Amino acid sequence: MTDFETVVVETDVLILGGGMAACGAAVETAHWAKKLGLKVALVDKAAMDRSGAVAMGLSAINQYVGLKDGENTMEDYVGYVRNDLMGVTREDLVANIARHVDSSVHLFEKWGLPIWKDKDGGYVHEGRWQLMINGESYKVIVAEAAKNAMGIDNIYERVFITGPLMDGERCAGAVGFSVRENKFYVFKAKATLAAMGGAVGVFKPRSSGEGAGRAWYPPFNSGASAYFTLEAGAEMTCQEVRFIPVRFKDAYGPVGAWFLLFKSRATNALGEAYMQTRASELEKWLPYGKVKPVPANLRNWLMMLDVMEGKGPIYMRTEEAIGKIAAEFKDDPKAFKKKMKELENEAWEDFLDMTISQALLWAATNTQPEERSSEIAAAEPYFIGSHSGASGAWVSGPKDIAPDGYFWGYDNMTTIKGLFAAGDASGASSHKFSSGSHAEGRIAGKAMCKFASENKDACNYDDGEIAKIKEIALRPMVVYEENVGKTTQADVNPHYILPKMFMMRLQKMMDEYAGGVTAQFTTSEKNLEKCLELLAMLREDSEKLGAKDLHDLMRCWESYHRMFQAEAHVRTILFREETRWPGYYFRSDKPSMDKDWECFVNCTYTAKTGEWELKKVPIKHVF
Ligand code: SFD
Ligand code: AMP
Repeated sequence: MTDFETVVVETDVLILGGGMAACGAAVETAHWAKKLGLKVALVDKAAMDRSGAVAMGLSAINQYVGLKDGENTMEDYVGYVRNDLMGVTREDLVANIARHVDSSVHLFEKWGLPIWKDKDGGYVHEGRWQLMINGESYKVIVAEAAKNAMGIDNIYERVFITGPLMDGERCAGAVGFSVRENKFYVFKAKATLAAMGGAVGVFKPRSSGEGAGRAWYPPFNSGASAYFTLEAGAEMTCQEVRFIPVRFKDAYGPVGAWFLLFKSRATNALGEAYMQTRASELEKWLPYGKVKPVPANLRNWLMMLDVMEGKGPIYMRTEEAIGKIAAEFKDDPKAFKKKMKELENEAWEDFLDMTISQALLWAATNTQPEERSSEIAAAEPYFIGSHSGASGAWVSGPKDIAPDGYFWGYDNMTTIKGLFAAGDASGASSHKFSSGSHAEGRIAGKAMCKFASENKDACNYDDGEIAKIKEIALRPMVVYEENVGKTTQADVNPHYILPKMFMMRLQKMMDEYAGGVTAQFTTSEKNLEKCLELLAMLREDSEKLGAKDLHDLMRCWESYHRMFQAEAHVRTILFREETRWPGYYFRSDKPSMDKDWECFVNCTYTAKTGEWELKKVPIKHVF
């Protein structure tokens, strides 16, 4: 590809991604880099103002601890996360984020994010840990602060990162290409942060036809963090912990405000509330079946049992919840009318702030939430370590809290020297959400500056190796160009596979064998082994991916990344011989929880040999 210019960028600290964690890293790094005389660069495949999971905005900040006001303690938060993940969590990482998250929230407010206030000027809580916001412009506000701190010349937007640049066992930067012009980028750095979000599109979505791009998780995040850290040789954790959000059906509107703020019930089509009628099922999953709140996967599971018994569809009883709140004002017609209007506004804003398509679906189906219930359903699986999932890289904890063996020099550094991870990219520290991801980015940013200033020795770069990497990165364009004339129809060609076809093939095998929607989130050893066999063939065919333009080239790499997330997931579910998170996935051949498996499962991939290594890692408690 002689017409692709190679652009080399030399920096000390490199931030990959432009989402919540990357924006947090940007503000913190800019501060320390100035003091230490370091250069910083940030790379986002999209435009930071509207990139990542917060692109559309959000209606709540889901992690606020209220430490200073004495509302909660760090330990309270760790307990909440540990219970929600059925015991499997890195308490040191969760605590580290919990003690820094409030200051990220205060910064957001200072930068202009409207947080709801009560009559005494306090924050309006959605639930114990969640704050209500007018968040349509949340990402724009957070990105503006990051851009101002970094300086626009140090930001590379619309550059897609394909993979790491290594100096032996050390991460020495990253490579990628512009999605707008024929440029191949080589970023050379001492410290690199993987903050490119989680993964969507690994499993077949419920949506089909023209709606196929619609999913809960943003279509822009396609497993780049997982691939990057795996390919670099970093130890990964919790790769089996996918997230299945229950959402308003078909447009994936959020349920948090309904359950927590409006105190709504969800019932089956017969009007039975599965959280009550199925309560005895929780006894099978002790001790976590009895904690409050009931873990997210178990809430899902009780609902799924109703669906499997043919008691669906499942409904969010919006009209009942609104009616109950307004009933307090029933003796004063004017106040009642005002309250109803207020609740109606809040219901619509919840969707308009973060999932506009759900508001459109309500409008299109003549749904008025104060009059009629809406259907909810379990979505297809996603990989999002920052929400109620946990998959990501195994990173160093903070020196002052981390138990023996959980700290190796720099906060949030992976097991690979010079490679850091935060947000969806770091594992076993669930429930950090937007605010905690920002805080974790700040923690990582500070540690990267420390690393870069203490490891000044130059990395070695082999130009021949870089030329080879460039050739591989751009190969799909060559494959397409050389073969497109061999058939009359460009999308069917024996010499190449288009990225969309490749993605659908991946999604189908994951859906059917690894416990997607079609398989009712159920899988087993034999199904997983079959899936691995098919994944190996898909991997062989990935050399034949074809791209007609830069956009397609990005699509090729997105699905190549997804394929690695898929394999890490399948191998880890297979290794863990139990069902720990029913409602996320169910192993029909190992249908119960086993105390011997109350541990992490970590995996490592060796790029040179293509080998995977899996192991049990004990959970060490801090509290
Ligand atoms: O309630 C490359 N989340 C919510 N958090 C909240 O605090 N409140 C809510 O209301 C939330 N809701 C919610 C949430 C997520 C989603 C998907 C929905 C609704 C629909 C969670 C947060 O959004 C999430 O925790 C954080 O955003 C995680 O931060 P981070 O930085 O790990 O990921 P990101 O923000 O998505 O950013 C990823 C960036 O990477 C870029 N990128 N760049 C270069 N090369 C590549 N190859 C790249 N691949 C990706 C992206 O462009 C982006 O900049 S609620 O409904 O659950
Ligand atoms: P969601 O919209 O489902 O992402 O939820 C937003 C926040 O509310 C997250 O912190 C969830 O864990 C929490 N949440 C949602 N539903 C419930 C529920 N029924 N009980 C307790 N917490 C919930």
